[in-house]
Amino acid sequence: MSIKEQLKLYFIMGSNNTGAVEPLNVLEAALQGGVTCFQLREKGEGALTGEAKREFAQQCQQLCQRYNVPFIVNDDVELAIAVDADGVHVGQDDMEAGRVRERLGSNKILGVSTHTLEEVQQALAAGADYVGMGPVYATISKADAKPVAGTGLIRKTTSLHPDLPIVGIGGITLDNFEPVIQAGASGVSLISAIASADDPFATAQKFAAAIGEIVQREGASS
Ligand code: TZP
Ligand code: MG
Repeated sequence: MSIKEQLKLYFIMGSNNTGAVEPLNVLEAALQGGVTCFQLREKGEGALTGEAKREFAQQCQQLCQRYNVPFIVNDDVELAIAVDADGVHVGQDDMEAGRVRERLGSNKILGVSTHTLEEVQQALAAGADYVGMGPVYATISKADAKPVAGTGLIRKTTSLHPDLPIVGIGGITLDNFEPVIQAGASGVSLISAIASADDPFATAQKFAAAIGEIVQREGASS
């Protein structure tokens, strides 16, 4: 599967994103529903650290492997290397992307959060496989999120770098994801829409089906 295909429905979760529900059950339901990529993002209040984080990471990784879905670690290169994750995602305030690429080698997936064309250029130069862009909409899942960005940068970047895989992030739901794909993103990444859903399996399934339809439609018209 190409990176663009893997980004279609990119689920992000930490152990503290699922309320009273067991996070591994949510992850498995999401994988069964058709999630195409998973990122462990262990941040904020109650986030696991040290050995507990590593154990949780390995449990998530095993599930991802069972469903043949890439397992990406957010902002923790050493953990990613220790568990042999499929890749790392970093933001602009994390380890510099070029250094991450050096640490990971060329065979792992590197994703970088970007908010300007300049950051996109830098990510490309550093060897990023894909860029994340957002927050497209208002989000409750990231305390230090930047101002809402809409889909403008996704559209601009797509026209300048048509082959660069882009994933939109921030406040994305079943009701508002279409413009993200229409702007040129290969897929959507989301936390709460699935992690807080009453039925994560059904929600992931609906996303997968709806995104598949649009990608096909957009692809046919471009
Ligand atoms: N980066 C920008 S917005 C965001 C991150 C990690 C949070 C996305 O979570 P949600 O619940 O899908 O808005
Ligand atoms: Mg970060």
